[in-house]
Amino acid sequence: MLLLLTITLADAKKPKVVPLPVNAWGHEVGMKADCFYPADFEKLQDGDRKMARQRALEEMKKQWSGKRKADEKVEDSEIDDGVTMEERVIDDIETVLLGRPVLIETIAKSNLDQCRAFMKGGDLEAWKGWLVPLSAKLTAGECMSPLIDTMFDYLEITTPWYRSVTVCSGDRIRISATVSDKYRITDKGEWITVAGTSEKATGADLPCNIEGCNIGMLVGRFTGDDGIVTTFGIGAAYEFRAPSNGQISWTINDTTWYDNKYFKSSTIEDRVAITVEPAK
Ligand SMILES: [Ca+2]
Repeated sequence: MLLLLTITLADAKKPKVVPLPVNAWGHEVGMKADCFYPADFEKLQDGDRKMARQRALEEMKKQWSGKRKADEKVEDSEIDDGVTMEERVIDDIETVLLGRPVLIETIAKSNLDQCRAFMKGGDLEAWKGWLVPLSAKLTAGECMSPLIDTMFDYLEITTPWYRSVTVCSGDRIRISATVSDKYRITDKGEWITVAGTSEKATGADLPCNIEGCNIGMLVGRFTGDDGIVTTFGIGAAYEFRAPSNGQISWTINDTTWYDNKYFKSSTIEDRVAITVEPAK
């Protein structure tokens, strides 16, 4: 009988498990004010994910700027939640994150850890110590823009090297182009595709003159942040691994741009579509 009673008491004492807030303000036991709990970004579809990032940034900014009250439910509450960061620091972070919204996901999670620690009695200086050097840390060394999303582009045939797709060291990238769209690179020249003509490119003025690059072909260039530049033929498709952080550009392998024309039937003009995506 006594044993049974003990078990019943123990059960009654067990704290109720309250699920943590998601994409919302809230607090756990022992916290003096609310923190912003970011969304489960990984579980969201693209559009919702972007909105959740935007929201997380807005809410973090609100708290850092000292605009959160200790109890938001009490109207006209004058007591702030004790958080205030330097305006300059907030501006810097915002600039970095707006340019690299993917990072908001990890920053929002780390910020929650900082907030929790503070709301449980920690020192604001510790939180500041994390936030103040953050923008510098995020922009130095680390590569901020890995190729995650698929990018589409229509090939411009009247422009030398263009576009500047940022990729990170080690990213495996696949660039592909439609092969049914035709253009020519001289007046009255033959209609060709991204595979180019059958003529091997040898001239020094050509964007790409290495083995595998033909005249008129769709070609690519990788410019590493270390200054090393490599060119390569793309044609219908090309896959490579970025040797460093850097940018990818493309063009067609030609030296005169003004005389290049897309094929046009009675109504429709051809246009080569390029896809840049993470390689499988
Ligand atoms: Ca030309």
